[in-house]
Amino acid sequence: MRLLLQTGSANAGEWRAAFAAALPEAEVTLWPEVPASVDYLAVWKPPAELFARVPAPKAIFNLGAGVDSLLRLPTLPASVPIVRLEDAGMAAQMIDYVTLAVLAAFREQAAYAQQQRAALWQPRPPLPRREFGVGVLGFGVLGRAVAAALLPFGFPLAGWSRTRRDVAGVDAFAGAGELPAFLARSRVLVCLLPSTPSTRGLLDRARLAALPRGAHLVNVARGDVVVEADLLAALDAGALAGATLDVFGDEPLPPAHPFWHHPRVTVTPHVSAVTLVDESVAQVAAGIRRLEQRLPIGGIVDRTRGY
Ligand code: NDP
Ligand code: OXD
Repeated sequence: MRLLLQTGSANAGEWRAAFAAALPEAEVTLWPEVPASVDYLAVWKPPAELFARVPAPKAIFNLGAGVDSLLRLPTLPASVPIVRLEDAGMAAQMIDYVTLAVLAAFREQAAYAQQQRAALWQPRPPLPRREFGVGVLGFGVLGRAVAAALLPFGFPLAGWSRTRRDVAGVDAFAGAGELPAFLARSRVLVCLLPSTPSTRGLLDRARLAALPRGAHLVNVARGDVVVEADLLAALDAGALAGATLDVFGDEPLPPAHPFWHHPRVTVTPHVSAVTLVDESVAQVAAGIRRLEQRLPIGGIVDRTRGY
């Protein structure tokens, strides 16, 4: 069996060694070398040229959770199944990142940092926990893991998804009709939506204005779900207290972008949950073995939905 690997990263050799160890029955080739025939592809943001040279593998494994960049490729073969990573060590990282951001907002860390810079000893009245709603927009593998991890803190939790997802202790909202009510109770809005034709630009001026005054946005999904100019306007007007942003419409975030130096914005370089080699290779190898045995696997992408 032949596996073609394209990672676009400096540690491609590490990936290749991990695949060779996890799938000793496979012949693993590293792009841009292409063997005479390819059974499986494992790729991350591949160049369009790759599919011109490998038109019909049995399946394409995406070395990440989000498939937006893959689905945008005009050369992507139409009928080949696409399999994305599910968790693969990313949920634990998302939990760390989002918990830190939620607690920083709840404990008003930015305001205290500003007071420290001014040598100002000024206790602020604590925010009532029961009024500090946390809404997880995109209640899938990662969104549900984050909500479950936040349960012990006692914030009123809600999740929003396309189809209703019931999780004990979390209020479930679904579909466009329930979005305004979900937003209205989200003092912190955590975005974990995939970037699809239905979600791009979703968080625009009107949706941001539906959040409670003083709300905080945490975007750990994709930059294009948020209309950045509308977010900046809401921050500048004081309608939003802050934003913790790990993802952007344009990455790397250009040096002149106003987010870099905005006093209410925290920027990180798309690191909230990185793809881990061993966990990802183990998941892909298990998937390939199941496909070879004609068994069903998780993580198959629905191209019409875009995730
Ligand atoms: P999932 O596919 O498991 O979850 C997606 C969730 O979004 C589901 O609950 C889905 O609803 C919901 N959803 C999708 N479209 C809509 C819509 N139009 N309206 C309402 N809800 C919608 O994905 P993951 O949890 O694994 O990952 C989420 C995203 O996080 C990825 O697509 C990726 O872009 C991003 N990500 C970012 C990383 C980073 O480092 N910054 C790392 C990993 C992922 P339903 O449940 O009904 O299907
Ligand atoms: C992903 C990512 O989608 O790293 O996995 O952004």
